[in-house]
Amino acid sequence: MPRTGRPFSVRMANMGPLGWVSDVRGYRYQPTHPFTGRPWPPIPERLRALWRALVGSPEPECCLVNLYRVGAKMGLHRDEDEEAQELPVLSVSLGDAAIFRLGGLARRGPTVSLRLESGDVVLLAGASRHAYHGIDRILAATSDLVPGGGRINLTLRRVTRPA
Ligand code: MD6
Ligand code: FE
Repeated sequence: MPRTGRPFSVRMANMGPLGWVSDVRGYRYQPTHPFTGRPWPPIPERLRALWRALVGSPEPECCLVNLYRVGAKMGLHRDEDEEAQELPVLSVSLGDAAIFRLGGLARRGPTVSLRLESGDVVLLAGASRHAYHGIDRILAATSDLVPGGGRINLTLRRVTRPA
């Protein structure tokens, strides 16, 4: 995590030409894995097809892979590290169910809680693209999809503005 350098409770990896990474210096997108220096693997065609169907062009550049073991959570945040902030963000939930909290454009303000099940897709587009959201908790043993238990969230984003 920025400043403290403490680990997130969520474990992260990426696919695609740009990966979202975080360290003491802050958040950024970069083409290679911070430890191995190797490029991220490509975004699988099935995910690209889902993006084409729901968002269209341009293509996604980042698929962030978040692994939540039971007990992991993600604080309320907005997705704002992208240059192409007007394009939607699409996510796919897999494995254990999670309690997703969705608010508005201000950090303090009313929120709603949604239970995301394995296979659910969330599209933050239009005004909701800039809404605060987070994961309050993982509901243990609600799916046996992820080996060892837990939840995987795949988040597809366009990072750069298309030429
Ligand atoms: C999660 N999702 O579901 C966290 N961001 O684990 C996100 O932070 C998110 O689901 C932007 C758009 C959709 C999302
Ligand atoms: Fe997010």
